[in-house]
Amino acid sequence: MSETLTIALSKGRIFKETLPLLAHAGIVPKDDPETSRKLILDTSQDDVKLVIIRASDVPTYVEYGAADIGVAGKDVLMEHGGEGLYEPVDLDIARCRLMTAGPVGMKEPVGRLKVATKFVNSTRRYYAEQGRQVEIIKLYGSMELAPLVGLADLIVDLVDTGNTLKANGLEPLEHIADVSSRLVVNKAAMKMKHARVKAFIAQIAEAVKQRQG
Ligand code: PRT
Ligand code: MG
Repeated sequence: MSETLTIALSKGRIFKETLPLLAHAGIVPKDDPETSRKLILDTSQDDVKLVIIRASDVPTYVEYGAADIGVAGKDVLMEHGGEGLYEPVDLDIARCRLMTAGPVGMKEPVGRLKVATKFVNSTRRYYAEQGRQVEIIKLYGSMELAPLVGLADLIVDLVDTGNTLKANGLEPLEHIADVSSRLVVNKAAMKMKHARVKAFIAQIAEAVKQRQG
């Protein structure tokens, strides 16, 4: 009897960068999520399915066992809290940094800082650790706009090249965390499908090592 392995992925950069790692484990999707509307993809292995979901939903699917395994950014895992998940492999893909950023040359405003972000939990934790009082304004995207229109003094966002900040007259300020994507595994699946899941983790870990040279 072969048990199905369900792997949760988001499309875009995570899907693209996970593909070669999956290929190393002999798993090739039969559809391209960028062009197909299918949310469940068959693969070259009959008993391996990919589910294509929003990046921030991956920890939830894996926590509840709707997927056995997933790939999620550390930023997403830090927001989720990581309960009910193992995080066995740093895939070293989709790397970036979680940072504070503000208008170029900005002077610290007097009074309580207003910080706009979609990373509410990570932001709260970061400032609390430093004993700094801030007002956090939850946004769902386009954080760069907030300081330009006076909604907030600063933002907390992911930075890769810094081009997005620069294009909006902002500069990176404080480094909060290095981010890369992680393999996450449902705790029950790790027990119930132990041999299968262990073998998959080992193949992915080997692919990561090879890529790193
Ligand atoms: O887009 P959607 O709302 O569906 O979800 P998402 O934004 O969570 O997904 P996606 O696919 O955009 O990102 C998935 C994961 O990729 C994130 O959770 C991160 O772990 C990782 N990642 C790596 C990034 C970046 N690099 C990145 N640069 N995610 C987003 N960005 C954005 C950033 O938010 C900013 O808008 O790119 C812009 C900055 O890039 P630079 O190069 O201009 O600095
Ligand atoms: Mg995005």
